Amino acid sequence: MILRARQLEYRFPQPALVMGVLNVTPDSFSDGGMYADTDKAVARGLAMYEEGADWLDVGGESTRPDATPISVEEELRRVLPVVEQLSRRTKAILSIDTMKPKVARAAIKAGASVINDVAAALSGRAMWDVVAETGAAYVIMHMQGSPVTMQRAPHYDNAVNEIGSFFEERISELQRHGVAKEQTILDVGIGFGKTLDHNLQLLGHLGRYQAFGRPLMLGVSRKGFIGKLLGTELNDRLPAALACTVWARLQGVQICRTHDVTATVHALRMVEALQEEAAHVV
Ligand code: 8Y4
Repeated sequence: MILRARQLEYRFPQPALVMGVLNVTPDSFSDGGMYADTDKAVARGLAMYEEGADWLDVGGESTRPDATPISVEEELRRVLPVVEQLSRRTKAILSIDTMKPKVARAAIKAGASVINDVAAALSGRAMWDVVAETGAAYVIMHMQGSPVTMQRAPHYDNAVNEIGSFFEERISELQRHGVAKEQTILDVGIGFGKTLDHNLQLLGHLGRYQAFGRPLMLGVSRKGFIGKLLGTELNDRLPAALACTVWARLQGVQICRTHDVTATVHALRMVEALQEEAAHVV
């Protein structure tokens, strides 16, 4: 299996790639100038890279239902200098977490090679044009509804099947728009228009999506479904997130999105060593 992302080419299977989450949002203590925020984000990106992140996901706009939307200009001000610096100072794969085609295009010019579009279900021609024209890789992440409406009574007759159909349709639609299947990555979008049960069903049957022959990405880090199951607050969700990560790796997931890079790298390298051992006859 090959993943093409602009000039880059990745062959799978290989040890799972760890993607560090890098949010670039204004510091409430700053004076409105962006330098402090940029420097802080770059420092955080460099730190995650040192911890072993293969990949950094740079995002300037929150997807929380209560977040205030920001303009293209504001999003560009936040993310571009960060992408630029990290592309000069690391060898990390850089993705741009955005729903805006203009932001995606500019970030790719600045050094990103992947578009992480959490609105893949809503995006249209403009975003696909960017993917086709730049040769960037594209994360097809499933979301039911929009960031604002997604958690208002999500419903599926069969979440696992419906998201499988969504992947199939999106891959075909992208191909018709000149995007190669080898540019695509699939992500069920944990927490994006899903109840606890839906999230558990999707995690339980992740292995099913291996049939697409595309790299699978997963983000469980600190998410609400862990708190719903266990009653844990944001900062006490790491053990459960690592359990999901190990499980997902055994189900064939190749790219893990996390806030906790060191712990995730360790969990993955351990389970991969054991998987390798289990493949040997004794
Ligand atoms: C605390 C901190 C609690 C963050 C929840 C969160 C995914 C994603 C997000 C994902 C892909 C998040 C941008 C949600 N999740 N992109 N983005 N896959 N591809 N929530 O699962 O981190 S943002």
